Amino acid sequence: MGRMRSLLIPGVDKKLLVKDATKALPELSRRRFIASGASLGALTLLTGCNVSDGFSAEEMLRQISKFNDGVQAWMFNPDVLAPTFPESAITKPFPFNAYYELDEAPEIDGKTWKLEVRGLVDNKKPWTLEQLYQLPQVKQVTRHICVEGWSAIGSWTGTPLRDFLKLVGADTRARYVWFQCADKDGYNSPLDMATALHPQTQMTFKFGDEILPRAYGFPMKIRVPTKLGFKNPKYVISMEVTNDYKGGYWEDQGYNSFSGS
Ligand SMILES: Nc1nc2c(c(=O)[nH]1)N[C@H]1C(S)=C(S)[C@@H](COP(=O)(O)O)O[C@H]1N2
Ligand SMILES: [Mo]
Repeated sequence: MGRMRSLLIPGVDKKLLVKDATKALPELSRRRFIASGASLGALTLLTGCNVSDGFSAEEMLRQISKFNDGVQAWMFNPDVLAPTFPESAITKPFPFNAYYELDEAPEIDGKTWKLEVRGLVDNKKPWTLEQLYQLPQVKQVTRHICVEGWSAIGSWTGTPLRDFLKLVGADTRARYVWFQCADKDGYNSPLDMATALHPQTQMTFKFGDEILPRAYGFPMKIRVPTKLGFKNPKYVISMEVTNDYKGGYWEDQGYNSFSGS
């Protein structure tokens, strides 16, 4: 997000669009949408309008006016699933994004890397990649939405985070799981416990059918299809179960920490 692509839709003011869309939402959804931080990302996922390839603001508003509270409740409800797609819908090539260029992305040695587990957990033993690869994995094809104004469908395979939290004896009454990454200037992000326990929130080891490439976060990223892209940390080196709000790279710069997509 460092290289701000400022205009999402040529000639359209993002704030005004979100405002118009908010007005068009039915009552219950409107309240939830505002409470969640009223993001364009949420509207993008809701309408299926892909902000990266020429959609019109009118089209987005037209889609919203067709909604009722029932069909969109999933967006704000931690029990409801984000939409999944067929493999044929996968965006190729899938975009790389970080606050730096790809050649500056962390280069992690999978043989020496260990995932540190900290905080309110029974078992704080670090995990090697080999050990993590032994855990049961599932594949899901979902849409990733970046607040910078693009979205893309990708295929991610890994272990549901909730299964891992159970395995290490995490106190799931705690408020957050906080992730730290290997980026040279640091990157971190807190995830609320309800989202950490969401069935689609995943410790991801593969993109498509390949070992997660460096661009997308080798050796492990946290894939959260119900949140915006910046709440999907790549190059993860530690997770901490905590009641303290420790902030995050983009959260500290004013992005809403809830940031539902
Ligand atoms: N460690 C780390 N994780 C990160 C970022 C980053 O700069 N560093 N950028 C975030 C943002 S803003 C986006 S949109 C996605 C991009 O993921 P991708 O490169 O797989 O498309 O990663 C997120 N996770
Ligand atoms: Mo992003």
